[in-house]
Amino acid sequence: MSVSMRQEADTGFVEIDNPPVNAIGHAVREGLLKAVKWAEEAKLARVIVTGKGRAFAAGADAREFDSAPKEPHLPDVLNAIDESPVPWIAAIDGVALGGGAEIAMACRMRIISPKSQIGLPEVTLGVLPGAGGTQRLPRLVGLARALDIITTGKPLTAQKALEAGLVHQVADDPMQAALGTGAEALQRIVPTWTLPAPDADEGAFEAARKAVAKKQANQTAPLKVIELIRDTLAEPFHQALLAERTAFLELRNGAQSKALRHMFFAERAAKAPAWLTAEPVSLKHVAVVGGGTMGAGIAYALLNAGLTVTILETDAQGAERAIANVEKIISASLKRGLINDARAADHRSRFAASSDYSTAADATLAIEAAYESMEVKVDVIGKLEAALPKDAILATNTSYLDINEIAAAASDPARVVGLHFFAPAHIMKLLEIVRGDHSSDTSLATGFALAKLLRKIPVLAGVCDGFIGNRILARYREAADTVLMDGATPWDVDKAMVGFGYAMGPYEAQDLSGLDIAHANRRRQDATRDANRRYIPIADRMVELGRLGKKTGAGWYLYPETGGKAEDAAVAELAVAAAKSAGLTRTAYSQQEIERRLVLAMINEAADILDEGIAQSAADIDLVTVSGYGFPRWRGGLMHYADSLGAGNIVEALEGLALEDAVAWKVSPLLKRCAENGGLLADYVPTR
Ligand code: T1G
Repeated sequence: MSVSMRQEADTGFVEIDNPPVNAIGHAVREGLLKAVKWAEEAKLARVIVTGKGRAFAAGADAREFDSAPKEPHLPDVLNAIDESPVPWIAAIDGVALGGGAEIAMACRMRIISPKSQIGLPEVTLGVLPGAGGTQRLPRLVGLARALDIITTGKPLTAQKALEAGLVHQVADDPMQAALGTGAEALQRIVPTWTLPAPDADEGAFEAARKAVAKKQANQTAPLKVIELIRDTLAEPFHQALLAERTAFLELRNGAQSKALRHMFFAERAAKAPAWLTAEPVSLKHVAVVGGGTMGAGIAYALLNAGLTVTILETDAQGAERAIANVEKIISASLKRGLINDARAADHRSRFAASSDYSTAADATLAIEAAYESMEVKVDVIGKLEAALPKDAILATNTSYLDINEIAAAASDPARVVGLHFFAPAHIMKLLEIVRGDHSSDTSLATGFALAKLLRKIPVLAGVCDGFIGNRILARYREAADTVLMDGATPWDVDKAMVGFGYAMGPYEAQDLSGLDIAHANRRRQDATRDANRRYIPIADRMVELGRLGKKTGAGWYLYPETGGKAEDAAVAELAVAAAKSAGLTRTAYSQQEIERRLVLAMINEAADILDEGIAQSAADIDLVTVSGYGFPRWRGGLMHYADSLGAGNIVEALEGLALEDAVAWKVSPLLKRCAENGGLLADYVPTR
């Protein structure tokens, strides 16, 4: 079934039925076109169109974007609705997105339920509304608002849609409200396509361009939207539709849309692997050890998911600090309107903090987010094991420490698993589920069940130094420090990576997280570091000088009291002095060369991570790099981007760099195999 039709007296009822979210695939387009003809032949007075289930329609079926478009094309179907002598009413009770919103705009009238949302998120898939949205929306809501809605892709709430003039009515029961709308009232509303287009307004176009440049730099679709609307505003409707179609198809076939669609589907495929059939433990009461920034963030994420949470601390003061930290997040969420007072009260009613572990005696999961020291974590595991039920899962949020060593502190290491959250834990979507040598399937299944409950993106990771994300980050930073030593400045590097698409470069990012964290990790690795591997001491020197980043007012940049950040010649001098004492001759690096080296370093490290089975798939690495480390989403993640470069080209470039440093640039065997057999990283399934 895709579209059903039935008639009662002079009213036709058309229902889109394509679970789970009524994506508008070929069958739905055919069904809608058939319904238009049916209603006209039956000389109906009106048609009420609805979506079955939780959506009105979620938009065109993005899975069809990789194949040749099949008639009837959605713009033609919607023109048939818009131009039909039988007026249609869209009764929206759920989401009406993309093509779903375009169906609604082609209807004579739109009635929406209070909780529904309506919008044109096409740019999030790297395309633009391709079924009349760029022409009908400006006619309904005006130019400036239409530009904002389409370029941002953000859906409108029912109330906002009413205020904008996108819908005619908000009703608890849109169907009843539609039935109450007589034919004569409908006839008074003119077909959308006949509405006059708004006047051109250069100010609106300029404002839209500025907003896109600020928030969506490097992305082609939003700019194309502005250009298309500007170029077609004065054109006759149907002629403008032709230009819209051309622009849509051009974007749909482009690299950015392919990358964004890859991310969209990869996020939805991030679930427990098929072999993991074990049942998770029931999740009601969760203990969080440590009420610092991470612990409080994790606790809030758990509260937000409706769980009962006890933060366990070392003493009463710690417990009070934990409460204050969680309260800070609750107030921030209240201030931002993310929760209301009732919700905040409900969160508080399910939250406690204590230094007495027996207060979590019925917790089925504990997540330790204690100080990043093996001694502390081993002690915590012991206390948890003593206090919680025997089958409670004991999870560690450690970023770098060896999960197996932590698990060894438990009498039953099968209960121990890594749940690596990313700060701020109640906002960042990524959750690395780290599988220790003894982690039971139940503990892994519990990790995936928790991710689903918290609406996070779970990625299974094997045990190695830094798991997936931090291991790639460490290599990224090493490559950055190397070009810093050999001739660049931190700001050269940061500019290069912002140009590549990161929101900020590696040095500014370090200033935010603090240079002491990576410093502690380097010291931890001193004993096992490869003596033949080049070591860059500049970051150590920074820490010795107390330049720990923003928190100390100075790191790679200066952070004046007045705010902002400033380049600091003293830091550039440090790099020059370090090179001099190492007897190196520094060279100048172009932005392009800096970007090339840093991205190749990450690709090479990630290929080894995949080859070693630390990651289960290239798509998982894409999810980690985009959702946890700021890799530009519109490039599809690190591995998708690598495949777009081609393994052969990557191997050739790495071999060139290996002539400079055979250790740091040792070419990943997986990349070599892909280069030899023409395979894609995306298709590689680890054998380990
Ligand atoms: N195409 C294909 N599959 C889709 C889909 C779509 N547009 N939207 C969702 N799905 C699948 C999804 O992959 C998942 O599959 C299942 O539905 C549930 O989705 C012509 C060209 C609607 C807010 O960008 O934002 O219209 O994993 O897990 O959290 O101008 O899905 O079960 O196999 O996300 O409740 C524009 C995309 C398309 C909206 C529901 N539309 N979808 O969220 O469920 S382009 C969009 C969403 C377009 C026109 C243009 C969300 C949702 P599986 P889910 P959810």
